[in-house]
Amino acid sequence: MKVLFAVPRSYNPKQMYREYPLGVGFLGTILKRNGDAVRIFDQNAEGLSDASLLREVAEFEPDVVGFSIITPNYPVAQQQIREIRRRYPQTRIIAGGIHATLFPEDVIADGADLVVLGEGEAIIEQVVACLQSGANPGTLPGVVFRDDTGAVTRTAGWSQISALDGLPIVDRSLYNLPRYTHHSMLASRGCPHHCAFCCNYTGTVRNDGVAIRWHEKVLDEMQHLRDSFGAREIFFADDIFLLRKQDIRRFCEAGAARNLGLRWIGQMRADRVDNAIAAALAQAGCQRIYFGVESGSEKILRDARKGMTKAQIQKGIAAALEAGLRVKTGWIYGLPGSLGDQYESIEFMLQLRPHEISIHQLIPFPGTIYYTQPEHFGIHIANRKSFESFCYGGLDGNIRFDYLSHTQLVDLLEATGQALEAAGYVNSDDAEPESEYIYTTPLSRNSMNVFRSSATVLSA
Ligand code: B12
Ligand code: SF4
Repeated sequence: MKVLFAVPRSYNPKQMYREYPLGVGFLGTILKRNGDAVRIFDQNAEGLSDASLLREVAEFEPDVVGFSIITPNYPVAQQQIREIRRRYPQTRIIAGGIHATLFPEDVIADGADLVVLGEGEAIIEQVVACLQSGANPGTLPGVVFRDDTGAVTRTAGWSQISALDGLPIVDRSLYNLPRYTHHSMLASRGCPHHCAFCCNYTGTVRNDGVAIRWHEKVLDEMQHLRDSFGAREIFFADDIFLLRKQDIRRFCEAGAARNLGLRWIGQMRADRVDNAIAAALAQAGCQRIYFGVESGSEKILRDARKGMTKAQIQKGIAAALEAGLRVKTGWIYGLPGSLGDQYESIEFMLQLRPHEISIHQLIPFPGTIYYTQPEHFGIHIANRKSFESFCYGGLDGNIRFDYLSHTQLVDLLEATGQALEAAGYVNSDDAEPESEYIYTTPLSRNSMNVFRSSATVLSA
């Protein structure tokens, strides 16, 4: 079978990014090993034009097109699914990803034949085999499909979270590598925490566990990326890098011993970092850590179920800074709380003084309690299926907060920018490669320069 995986571009052009999509990489690797011809089309990396995907379909003539859908790209995916269905009625369309998992019936209504709920590795071969033979996929766990009568059927269960050490290493030749500035990989999957604003599969959506790879396997893959692809910098796309202190420690010790000469970046929780771990991270080649701080208000942190106090956050960040790591922090304005609570973040930023400060606006994403019970938090979503509004900031349209108006949000962002600039921070729009302290807000022209190397801004 010829299978084309499509990752539609972000609906909001400010959110275009260049990070190769690992999810469809795993699935493509499994199918390729099985003898299928596989391509991955990552529109975020290939450019804005929607015609480019249609050109790829016309040229490759796939039997199956598999869409990878998260809420930020759903409005684009929806149009593309409809268009491919219209132009190529014989082509089978499947879909997966967090948005398709949460709204499978909608994606079927858009024109997909089948949606895989959750992780796809365990059943992707069977799905493709069913599409090839015309067999009924009704025996597969966790799929939603349109049957011969036209009725939509959902089978019970979900595929289990993959035992990561049993999965193949993602075949990087599936990606158009010159489009990307660095490599990425996973050391773990899932997160057991339940932050109210986050819709990670295993913590907030399914509540069923985390998978952590054996550290030597992680190092083997890093070495493979270095030796086969000349990797110098690796981004770990884990929800939380390795999650547990003992695993981080083991990885760092073995990493330092191997001395791979690679720089890497991980997303971590500040309560997992102490002085010893920070020193070990630096020793093992960690260059940058991304911590979600979210707010400077103890009350907001508690209400948002962050599971960390300001003191814990401060301790972790201080340890990372002391070890010489570059520290990037993420903040969310608009988490439920008073206007005064929102302003507390500014002082905490100045107190922590991380290298990078990335401020976002709360989007009540599907998969979170802010989406399912918005009124409970003073959040109003006029039309819950108007997903375009979930791809942009702004509070005067489909999404409104009782406790923060659009004007108040803009004032808060401007006040933050002024305070940070007075303290020596540079707006990311004006940052030079050598700028030490940088901040980004939704008011910045480019709000997606999340991972920034010393030489390049890694975004479109
Ligand atoms: C790394 C990452 C990024 C990277 C790169 C993304 C990339 N290239 O994939 C960067 C930093 C650029 C990024 C940016 C953003 N991200 Co992000 N990101 C992630 C993160 C942490 C990991 C993604 C990943 O690689 N997962 C591992 C792979 C193996 O899992 P997977 O992609 O889900 O794929 C599996 C299944 O979903 C399924 N599957 C997926 N596709 C398909 C297709 C088919 C056909 C089938 C059958 C199955 C299938 O099978 C796969 C294998 O098991 C996820 C959280 C998460 N754990 O997924 C958030 C996440 C996807 N991001 C999220 C968000 C909100 C954003 C931003 C908007 C953040 C912001 N405020 O700026 C931006 C914009 C993104 C955009 N497209 O517009 C949310 C999405 C929420 C939602 N409801 O859609 C998530 C879920 C985080 C969260 N917990 O809330 N992100
Ligand atoms: S925000 Fe981070 S710590 Fe919280 S649930 Fe999501 S991945 Fe886990």
